[in-house]
Amino acid sequence: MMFRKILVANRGEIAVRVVRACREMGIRTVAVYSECDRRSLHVLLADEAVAIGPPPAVQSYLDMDRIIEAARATGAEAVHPGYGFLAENAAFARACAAAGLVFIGPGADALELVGDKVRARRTMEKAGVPIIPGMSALPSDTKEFAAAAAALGYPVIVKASAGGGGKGMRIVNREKDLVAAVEAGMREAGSAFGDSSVYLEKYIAEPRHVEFQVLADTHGGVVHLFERECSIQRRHQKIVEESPSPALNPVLRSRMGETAKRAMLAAGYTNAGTVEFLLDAEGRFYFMEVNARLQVEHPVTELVTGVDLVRQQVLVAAGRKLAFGQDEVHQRGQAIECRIYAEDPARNFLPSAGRVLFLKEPCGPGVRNDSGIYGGWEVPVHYDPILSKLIVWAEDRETACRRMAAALDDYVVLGVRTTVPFLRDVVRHPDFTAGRTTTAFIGRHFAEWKESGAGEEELRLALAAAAFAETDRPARAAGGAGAASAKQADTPWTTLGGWRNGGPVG
Ligand code: MV4
Repeated sequence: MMFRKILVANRGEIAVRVVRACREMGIRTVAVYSECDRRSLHVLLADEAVAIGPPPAVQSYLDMDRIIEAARATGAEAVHPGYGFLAENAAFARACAAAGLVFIGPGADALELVGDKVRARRTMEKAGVPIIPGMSALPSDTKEFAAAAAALGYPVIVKASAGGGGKGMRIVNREKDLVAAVEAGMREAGSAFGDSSVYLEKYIAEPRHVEFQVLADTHGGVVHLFERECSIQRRHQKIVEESPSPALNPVLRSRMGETAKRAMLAAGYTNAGTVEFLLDAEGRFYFMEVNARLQVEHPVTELVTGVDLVRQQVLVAAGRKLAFGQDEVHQRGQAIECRIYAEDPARNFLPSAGRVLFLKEPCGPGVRNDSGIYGGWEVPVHYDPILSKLIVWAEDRETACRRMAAALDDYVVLGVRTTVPFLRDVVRHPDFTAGRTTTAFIGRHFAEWKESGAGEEELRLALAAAAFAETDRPARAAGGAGAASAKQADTPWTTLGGWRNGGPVG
């Protein structure tokens, strides 16, 4: 059995990534789009596209009924959720199954289990997976927090049970701050997740975030595809990821990889998933959580192992056995990913929406650009502002760092501010090039950031003016065909339409 048609329940670069994998596999694709995404790249590249509502995600990309109806109407047999939106939503996985659709991801029960952090900790503890010292059940009384904290020893950390991503988290250094931190964490968790339960863990100082990619089929087969180092984060948002991690050695790597597989088997997990660990300065590692989705940073694993993770997700969802064992997966060379966001790093990473006036994306040996944008496209304000991911591969880490720096220098986006100039400085920092990457890196070296380089602003203005004249030209050449064509610069995408659907889009 193989699917003939898959609906991609996402937008941006990840929807483009899934469409490309499907095209290679000979599977037709259905894009869904909100009103502001009608001309977005994922829509132009898919074989078919279905409008699912207004720009706010709750009325479109989070509307389960609209998405399932789009799959039914187009005859799609499976749904790929990408990341974010409905990707880790057990109710959506159940609704897909009830509608006769295959959800390309783990089963609803496993999604539910790993989405409950306290339940996941208990499951892991029972399976012999090392967890961070802390509570294994939600307290029934707030008095239990003080007793647990005293037993763990300060500092402790308050975490949301429904959470992830740092929401509801509070570090507590002494007993007198505990009650206020628990209450603040509960309020934040309640408004972020609709569930205010919090629990305590021992606080690990300056850890590294090292995660393992796992693939599990529905026949009991499980392999890990080694680690990703994701410690370079800002406000719990990952910025740069790489594989292998500079912090692991072969023995530690193999112990962590086997532990990751044990964790997934204990959770009854199938399809692609990630086990996150905290690694302390002494080389002790602790289970943190399972990310039940294809992750933003999956390309570094693909470049180092040669495995196409989206293809594997589709094969596993179609019921296939994994075609390779652990002994057949190897790490080769070094891969680094930088996330390109439409944010202004000089203005505290303020989102920067607007039209992409000019775009030159880097390419060359060992350079991969997973992009959801094109010149002339308008960046909407309604979604996560990720534009693209720049990923490089090289035979060793030093070469990979240089290749990334050069590729970032080659990345030109005019019209919206991006994180590119900030990333150029990050990947050249001596602590980065030496592999001294911990979760404290950004706060320590880049808490304040100003654009370096003299005359950058003048150059930018000159290029912007040239680019504006360039993108405006086809619209005028077309005879000033009215407000609509003047507003949206013509590109081959809008004049020729998508690859296979024949006519102009819209
Ligand atoms: C921790 C920790 C230290 N000790 N837990 C941040 C996001 C969430 N997934 C868990 N996080 C942390 N949990 C204990 N017991 C430090 C962090 C943390 C962190 C983790 C990974 C990457 C960046 C981070 C930045 C600050 C804090």
